[in-house]
Amino acid sequence: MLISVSCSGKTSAAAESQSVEDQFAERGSFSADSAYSYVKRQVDFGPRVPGSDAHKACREWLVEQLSAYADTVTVSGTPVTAWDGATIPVHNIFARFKPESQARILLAAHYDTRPWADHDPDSDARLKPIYGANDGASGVGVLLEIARNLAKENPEVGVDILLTDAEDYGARDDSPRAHEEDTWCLGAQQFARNLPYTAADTPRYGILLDMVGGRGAVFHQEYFSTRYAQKPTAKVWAMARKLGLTDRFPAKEGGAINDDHLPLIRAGIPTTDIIESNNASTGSFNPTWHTHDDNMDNIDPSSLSAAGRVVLNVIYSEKP
Ligand code: AHN
Ligand code: ZN
Repeated sequence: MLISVSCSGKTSAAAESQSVEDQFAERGSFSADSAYSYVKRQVDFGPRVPGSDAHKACREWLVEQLSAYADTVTVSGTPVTAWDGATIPVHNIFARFKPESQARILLAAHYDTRPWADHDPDSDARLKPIYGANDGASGVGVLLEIARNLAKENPEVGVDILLTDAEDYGARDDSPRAHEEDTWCLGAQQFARNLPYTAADTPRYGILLDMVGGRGAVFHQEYFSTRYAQKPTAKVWAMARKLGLTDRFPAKEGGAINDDHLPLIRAGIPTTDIIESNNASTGSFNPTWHTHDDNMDNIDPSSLSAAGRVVLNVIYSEKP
């Protein structure tokens, strides 16, 4: 008996069932180059530390970009006292697609950058602000490219994009308050205390993107996401599998990260964090994390595109 073997080495029956699986029709046209240019444009403003001129200029540019794509864009927040006693302004940016829809999804990323490079090998440079190409601009760049797609091809559900402020103002490593969790994610905490939703239109779930642009980034399942945001975590990693991106999204547990998803989870929006937390050389974040090497040299368009295609297709697969 002749068993036909396809070039993949599978029998025809196996090849057929494989091809059925391969028939998933990807939607949208997420451009890696466009996402990369959105990242670079933010970095070109300089470090985006809350209260700085560069932060303000970048914020105005982000509002302008989102206004071209979304139905509504608002900026909100009130000043907070940070861990070091500084009063810092908070400006969360909130863009909405189909604001009338009750079935909604929330996407988030932080756009501020860390005022210090407390992980830099050069101790003399640790008090200078970082460029935050990966830590800040990467997630926002992916969300802008998603916004551009959503304007062209509307999703069936409503989508809100939250660009959080003051995520990265957390207590410095050399301070007595290092490891105090609530010194981080100040903008997300404020958003979570003042949710702009009713019981009827609260997002079903959220997806946070943080540090999605590192070279060869791999996204393990962040610990709190697997515990408290099972639905979006399952959806994201299943979509990655459908898109043939299991190398980028292994179904393996990653680090437990204090990030903007935690205030959202506590406020009732189960939010998964797509973040590089198991880098092959550090075992945790990307080697450039909180150093002056977090610049465009480390930004990998294929990492941006892996994260962006997955999130965009999760959105398009969501039914009202
Ligand atoms: C930890 O330091 C474990 N989390 C801080 C979250 C963060 C900082 N994300 C980006 N920068
Ligand atoms: Zn950071």
